[in-house]
Amino acid sequence: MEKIVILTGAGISAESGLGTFRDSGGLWERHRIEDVASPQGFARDPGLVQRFYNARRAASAEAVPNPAHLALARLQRDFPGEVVLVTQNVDALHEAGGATGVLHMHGELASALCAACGHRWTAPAEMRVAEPCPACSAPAGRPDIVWFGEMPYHMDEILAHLETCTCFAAIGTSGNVYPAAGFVQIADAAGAHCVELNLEASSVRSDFAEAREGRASEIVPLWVDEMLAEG
Ligand code: BV8
Repeated sequence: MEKIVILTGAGISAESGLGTFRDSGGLWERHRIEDVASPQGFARDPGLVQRFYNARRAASAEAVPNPAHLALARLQRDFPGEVVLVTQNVDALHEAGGATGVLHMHGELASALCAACGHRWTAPAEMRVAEPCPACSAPAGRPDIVWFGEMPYHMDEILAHLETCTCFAAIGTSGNVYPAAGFVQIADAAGAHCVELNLEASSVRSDFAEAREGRASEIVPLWVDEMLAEG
């Protein structure tokens, strides 16, 4: 049974108007990484961090899926084998495009987490400093986002898929952040065919057997057509 594991990054949402992290004018350039995407940054300036994620939550709510998101949902629907979608993205564009069972390894903007009791709830459009938890009432609500130094979500499940997949595709990711950037090595060691689809070579391009360069909205639908033709 064929199994395709797909890892997506900010590049797949770029053409939906959501900023990427490392392209010029990326999100990080306006904020130092450690100031907004780390527990230390949140402790130091929770208002800045809540504002950063409120802005991204608002932008994400306005964005619409592009042909790359739609093509991956079509692959999931029509491919005779299993298609597992893992994303580093915290937007909901894969789901909006029709994908199911998406594994958000870096969390989701639409979710809020209580740092005191671990309760999760649907995030309000704007989260405040000391956002009260609806379950335990502690003023400990935070974005349900995996920050630097925190363990990504669903790792056991993701690793099990990587070790049993026949094809691994990385789409729209620069390969700078671990453990995601190391997934290709696990899939390759398991004998999977590894392909990178990206605007330019990622930092881990040499780990891939195949690479396709271009904008995701153009090259992903073509790749999906080929995968479905192979069947
Ligand atoms: C952990 C939060 C351990 C959500 C994010 C040294 C070596 C190895 C590792 C480390 C190290 N030092 C520190 C580490 C660990 C660290 C890390 O990797 N640091 C890096 C900077 C070196 N990793 C961690 O801390 C991780 N946790 O290791 O925990 C642990 C162990 C036990 C117990 C506890 C803990 C946690 C990592 C998660 C951090 N959170 N984001 C948010 O705010 O969104 S990471 C952040 O970067 C985003 O999630 C994003 O997804 C991710 C990666 O970025 P990309 O998605 O790749 O986006 P980027 O802009 O970089 O690239 C876009 C690409 O698309 C480009 O290549 C571009 O060319 C392309 N593109 C653009 N337009 C298009 C396009 N492609 C196609 N079409 C287009 N139109």
